[in-house]
Amino acid sequence: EVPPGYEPLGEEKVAAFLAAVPAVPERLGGGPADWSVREVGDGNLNYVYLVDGPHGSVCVKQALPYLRLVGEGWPLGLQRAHFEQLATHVVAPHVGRAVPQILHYDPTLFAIVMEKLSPHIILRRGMVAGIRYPRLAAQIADYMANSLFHTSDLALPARRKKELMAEFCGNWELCGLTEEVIFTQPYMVHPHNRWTSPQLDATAARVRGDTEWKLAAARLKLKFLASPEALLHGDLHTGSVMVTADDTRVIDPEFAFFGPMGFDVGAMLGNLWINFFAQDGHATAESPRAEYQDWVLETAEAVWTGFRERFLALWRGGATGDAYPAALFDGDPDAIRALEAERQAYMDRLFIDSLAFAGAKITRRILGIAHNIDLEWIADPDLRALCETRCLTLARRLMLEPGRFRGIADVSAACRSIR
Ligand code: ADP
Ligand code: SR1
Ligand code: MG
Ligand code: MG
Ligand code: MG
Repeated sequence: EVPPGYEPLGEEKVAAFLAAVPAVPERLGGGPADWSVREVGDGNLNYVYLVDGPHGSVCVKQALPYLRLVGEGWPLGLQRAHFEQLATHVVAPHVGRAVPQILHYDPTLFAIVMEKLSPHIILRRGMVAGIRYPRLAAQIADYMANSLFHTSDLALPARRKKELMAEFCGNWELCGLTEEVIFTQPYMVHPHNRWTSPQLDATAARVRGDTEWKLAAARLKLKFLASPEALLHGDLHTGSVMVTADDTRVIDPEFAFFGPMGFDVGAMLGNLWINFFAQDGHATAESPRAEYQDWVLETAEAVWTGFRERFLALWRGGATGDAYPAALFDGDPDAIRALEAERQAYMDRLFIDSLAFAGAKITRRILGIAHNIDLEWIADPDLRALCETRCLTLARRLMLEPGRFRGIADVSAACRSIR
């Protein structure tokens, strides 16, 4: 049952819809007849339209009452559009231009009108093509540190944090999707699952019989369910980042909710490591990828080290939240030193969480319902299966023994040795 007044826009109704949206006709220039509309959605959930007029452009994203990837056979609530625009409004003051500007939200059509990012492309596509992004690591680290720190108990008064948590609890349906497709289904026989078959048939069966691996997945699922540390993006993979040579923008926060910070950090790192292993499936004589693989690992290292430094700097400079009350530490040199050690230990724990979540994010992309073009676009199934097997070898280590990695360089070393 869809609410009264709701209808899917389709390319043909987008211009008429935009004609009545405040300020958008002026932004586009001309009139509806002059606006070109193109549906470009390549994600698993929604419909996305890019609209160009004589003066400017906008992007319209609409939720339909089902999962795009499967179709009407998998109904899905429309509220995800509300949570996407709400999350964007909550983090925008802290991350500035890193998120697209929201121009309008229509709560009847569950449609967001936002800035069209151009000439940006999806990071994952750029990385499959072997393109380097020198500013990516610093800009993603900055986005993650600001969005996570400023929505945590380190920065928010307890009352405000609880008000926000109460609102985002409403996003239970998308949380439930993550709980199923990331932490549960890849480890069991389930009709949604797929993998490179027959090459990985035995591997998938081994994972289903691997009690330690399943326990690690369940442990992470509990952490995801029961650790409202900060407002997460909730789907922060390389398909949720749009880039140019020097600009990095984060889109698609419809899975936003209060959860463990390592879930966002691990999503980014895990997807970078998938890309590292996938490069062997894209290398040709004209486009060798060994140096690019070095860049991918260096980028993953810089994402973590940049995130850690930035998060610590925010904490040292402005812990306005109710956790760690300044009154308990100010003016006492011993207490100040102890607090700094506490901050370092906090980041060490977050590093371990991030690695374990990265492992879960890698595993689901190989054995679960939703796959990545990094691996899917490797045409030779034997070569793809080889890359995927290497990904799974890393993923298992990350999930079962994240504490054995003493630092991010250890993960790079593991990637190189697995390959
Ligand atoms: P989904 O929720 O279905 O995954 P996304 O928000 O990821 O949808 O958007 C799908 C695609 O639409 C993106 O991969 C990108 O190509 C395009 N897109 C989304 N938002 C914008 C934007 N603001 N500007 C330009 N293109 C966009
Ligand atoms: C049915 S699973 C769809 C997946 O696509 C989204 O982008 C999320 O990653 C989700 O898990
Ligand atoms: Mg998406
Ligand atoms: Mg999405
Ligand atoms: Mg992922």
